[in-house]
Amino acid sequence: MQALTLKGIRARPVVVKLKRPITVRIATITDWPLVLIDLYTEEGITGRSYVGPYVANSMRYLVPALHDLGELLKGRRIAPFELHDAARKSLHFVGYEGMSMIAVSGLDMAAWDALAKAANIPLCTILGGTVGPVKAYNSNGLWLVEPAKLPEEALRLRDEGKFGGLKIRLGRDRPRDDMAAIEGVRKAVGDEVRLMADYNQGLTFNEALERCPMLDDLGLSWIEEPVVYDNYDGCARLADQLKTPIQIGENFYGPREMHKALQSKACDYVMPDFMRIGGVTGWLRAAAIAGAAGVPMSTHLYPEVGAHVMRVTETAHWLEWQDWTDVLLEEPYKVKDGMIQIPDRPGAGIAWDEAAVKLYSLN
Ligand code: SMN
Ligand code: MG
Repeated sequence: MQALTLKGIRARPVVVKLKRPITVRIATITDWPLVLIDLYTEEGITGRSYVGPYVANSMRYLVPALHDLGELLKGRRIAPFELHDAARKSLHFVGYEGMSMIAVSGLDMAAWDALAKAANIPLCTILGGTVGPVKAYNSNGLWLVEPAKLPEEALRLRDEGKFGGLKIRLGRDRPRDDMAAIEGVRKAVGDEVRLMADYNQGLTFNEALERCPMLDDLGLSWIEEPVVYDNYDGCARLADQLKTPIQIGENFYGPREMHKALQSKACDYVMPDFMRIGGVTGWLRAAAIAGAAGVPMSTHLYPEVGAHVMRVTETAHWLEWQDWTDVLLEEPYKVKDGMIQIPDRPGAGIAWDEAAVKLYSLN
């Protein structure tokens, strides 16, 4: 396999319109910001990835941070573990979390993509796995809207890919409206479809103590982020009291944070996000920890790279499917019979639709 040398990084900010606005307890998001990353090599192969930092203005700091990493690592071999650690060490004094980790994660995913492309094989194959389907739930809707609107939406979401799981968002002012939302969706889709529920950190600990037990007999597959993300003690108390598994992880900054959460018994399940856990390298390290602990591991966003790593994740659980990036991709991933399909092409299978990139560009 040809060795690759890093030549530079191009990071481009775009903002896409969401079909269904994200409405959660802590925010409403109608436009989804994304930084599209191209990692150039001297040998002509380009690695691609993206990160979605939620807040459009944050891209004003993230884009230069990525360009700086490109400058720093110019001339180095594309060896993702080594690039990852060099990039992180360069930011020791700034701190590991937040924008630092998001930039390193974006670089990391692009480096893995380039490496797999140099070998002319899919990312899951260079990781030691095979191309195949991955079980996914549909996370594209069921936001905090009027409960009466949800049953019909749930049926549409299920039928988009014959999904075996859907995620509903919780945290309405009145707990009984959340209950009505869950019951309406359950009635519409029946017992066959798994239902995950996400509070998006929206409750105080006392509210969570009162509200989570009300949901404990509704057959939910998990209760996600009931309280602010770093309240591991609070989560541990809830996990201890509830039959329904507690799910957290989209805000773990790096594998060690996940390790801390598991040591605190803060959750039953974990679901790291690729731009916070440290890209593919961070995921692999976290997956080893979850595997040793026997904790089921799901993905958060980034379904393309997520599909590949789930093929080599010991305790792989559910892939979160959302299609918000589809408009920017030449060939978006497809879901069939509730399973995301990994395309048999080199790398993570991401190529930009340049006309769409131009349309949504912030520059
Ligand atoms: C979520 C993801 C992205 C934006 C808002 C909310 C949510 C999830 O926490 O887990 O899908
Ligand atoms: Mg969530």
